[in-house]
Amino acid sequence: MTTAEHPAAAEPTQLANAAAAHIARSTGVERHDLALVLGSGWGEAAGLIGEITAVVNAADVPGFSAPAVEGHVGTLTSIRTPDGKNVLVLGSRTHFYEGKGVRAVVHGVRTAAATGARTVVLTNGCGGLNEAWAPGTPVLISDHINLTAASPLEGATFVDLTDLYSERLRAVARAVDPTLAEGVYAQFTGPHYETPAEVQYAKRIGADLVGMSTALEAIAARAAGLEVFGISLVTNLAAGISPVPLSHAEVIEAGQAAGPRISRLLADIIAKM
Ligand code: 8IG
Repeated sequence: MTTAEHPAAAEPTQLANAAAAHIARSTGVERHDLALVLGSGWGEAAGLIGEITAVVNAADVPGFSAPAVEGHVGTLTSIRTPDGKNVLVLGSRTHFYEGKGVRAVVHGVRTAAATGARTVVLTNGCGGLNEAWAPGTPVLISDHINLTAASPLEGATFVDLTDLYSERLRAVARAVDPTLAEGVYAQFTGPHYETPAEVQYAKRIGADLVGMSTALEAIAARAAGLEVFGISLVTNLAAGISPVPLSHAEVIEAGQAAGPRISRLLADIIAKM
C-alpha cells in the first residue's frame, strides 16, 4: 500500500519520517530494531533491557509533545541490548483523552516504524476485571475491543486484525514466565474511569482489562507493518470489582511495588524477541 493510494495518510507518514530522521540524528543510531512504549507503572521497567546510549527530549522531536500526566516520562531513550539490538523507548504517550486527535495518539508507533523497527512492545497500566489479578499483576494482551469509536486509519485502509497481538511473541513471553495470564483489553476514551455498570458491560462483551490506551496504537502499528506485543499491568481492580474507589495515587503505588518483577520480565522477554 502506498500513500499515493491513500493521500490522507501522506501527512502522518511524512511527520513520522521527520521524527525518525531527528531520532537517528540525535541518537546516532541509524535504525532501531524494536520500539517500547511505556505506560503507567512501567516507567522504570526499561532499566534492565540494556545500556542507555542516548536520551532525547520528546518535545524536540517533530510531532511529539510533553506528557500531560504525572508518572509519564517525556523522553525518548535509545538502548542497546547485550545482543546488540537497538531499542527505542518511548517514555511518553499521547492519550486519546488529551483531545489532540488520533494522529497525535499514534504518532509514536508510526515514528517507531519509520525508525526501522519491526516490533513494537506496548505497555500500559489498566483496571482488571478478574478478581484473581491483584494490583501489580502483569497480563499479556491477547486481543482488544476498541471502544473509542475512532480509528487511526484514514481513507479506505482495510487492515486485517485477526492476529493483531502476535501469538509468536506471546509464546516468547510465556516461555519466560509460564504463570503469565492473558486477557482482552478494552480501550475506553477516559479520562474518567468507568462506572461499575460500564465495567459489567465490558465484562459481558468479553473484556478482561479496561484502559485508556493501546488499542488505537496497536491498530496503527499493524497498519505500519509492525509485529505487536502488548502487556498490561493491572494497577487496580476496575470500578465496582474493587470495594474501594479508584485513585491515581493507588495506580502509581501499585506500579512502583510491581517494579522489580516487571522490569526483569520485560527485559527477559525483549532479549528473546
Ligand atoms: I492505571 O480502571 C488505569 N487506567 N479505563 N480504567 C481505565 N483506565 C485505567 C484504569 C481503569 N486504571
